[in-house]
Amino acid sequence: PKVCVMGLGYIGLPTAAIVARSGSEVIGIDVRAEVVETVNSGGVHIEEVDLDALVQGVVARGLLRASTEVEEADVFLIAVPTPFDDKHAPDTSYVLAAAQTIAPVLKVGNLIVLESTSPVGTTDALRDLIAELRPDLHIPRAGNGTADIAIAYCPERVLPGRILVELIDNDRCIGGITPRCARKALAFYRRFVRGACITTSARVAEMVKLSENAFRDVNIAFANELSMVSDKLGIDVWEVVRLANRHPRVNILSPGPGVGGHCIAVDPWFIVHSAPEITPLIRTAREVNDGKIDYVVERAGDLIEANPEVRVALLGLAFKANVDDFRESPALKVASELALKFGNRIVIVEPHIERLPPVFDNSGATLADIDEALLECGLMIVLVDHDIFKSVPPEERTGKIVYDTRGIWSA
Ligand code: SAJ
Repeated sequence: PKVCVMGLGYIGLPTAAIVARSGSEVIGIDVRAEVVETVNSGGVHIEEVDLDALVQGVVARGLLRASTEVEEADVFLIAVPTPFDDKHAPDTSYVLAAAQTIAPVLKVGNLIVLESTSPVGTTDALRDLIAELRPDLHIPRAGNGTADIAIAYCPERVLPGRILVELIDNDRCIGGITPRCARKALAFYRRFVRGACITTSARVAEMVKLSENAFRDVNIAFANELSMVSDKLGIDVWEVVRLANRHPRVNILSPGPGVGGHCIAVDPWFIVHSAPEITPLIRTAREVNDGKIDYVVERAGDLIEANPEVRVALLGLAFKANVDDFRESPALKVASELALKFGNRIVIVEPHIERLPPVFDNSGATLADIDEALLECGLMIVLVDHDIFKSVPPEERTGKIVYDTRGIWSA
């Protein structure tokens, strides 16, 4: 089939490339002309393991091309952002805008799959919008009858840094507006997914996705709370976690400087927003994880003030290890606040960038590599567990004051 992927971001572009490699003709649509140009020249605008070679290959073979203009296809995959506003209310306007864009080119027999993380009911809303814009097409809301257009929800579940592997190997949960829609989507995913593909309703699939990320957020909040209690009691939380996890039914996640990324720090709010009165746990987990950022800023600030004679290395700005993605990054938030306060005492190490992001302009903070930082700085604050930081042996840290929010240098 010819496949049209709406949105060439962290999910859309890798998906488009994988589908193209499976032999389908793929056209990727993005509103950003520069992204379209990059992809058409065989390049990528995001860093993801092996993505550049894959995109280059499928573009060269004529299987993938990009455009700002939508065109007729057999399958439409929607992978656009679903952010939240300042009141934590989900914003599905990009999803609905994508539906609006494809409505005029839809033909009988088409399949539309929404992959963007979305609040429960979004796929139904998408269906209603298409039905309204195309009254000539028969798109039942439920039942076992035939439909001119099949509509399904199939959330992406891939982990940045492992996207190309997980796109193929992860199980997929495919929710149809009707069971027939789900089966049609299943047949499509089977073409490139090796994991199990399990069908359900669109609403269940939407909730499954939100539950997965809320599960992780709640469990990280638990670890972060333990870390603050352990600090207060003067014990090493990493040792506590390591030993507790020897229990056969305990698996505590890793504390850190807070939770970042565009998924886990966002999606739980979609659940809270849909039922604010009965979601104290999920809301509190979000607050604990956000609060951990302020806690780290305060603790680091106290350490910096207590050691006025030394320069301070902040290790890492990315939202997690070994990625170049800074969205919602707790490390970036901590570093920018500390840079604002302590200016030219701050040395930042982030191997994935060549110059500091604009938030550091005029702060006096400088960018250095890990070797320079080890030479210049007496206080080291670990904010991201990049492999390169893990590789620093204890003897290179002798005599330094260390605040390790990721536990990479803990014995
Ligand atoms: N983190 C901790 N401690 C941990 C694990 C993670 O502090 O033990 C932090 C990370 O440092 C990072 C944040 O949490 O700041 C999120 O990182 P992550 O690796 O847990 O997740 P993401 O955001 O990269 O990807 C998640 C994944 N969801 C789950 O694991 C349930 C991924 O499978 C989803 O596809 C993705 O969200 C998404 O797009 O929704």
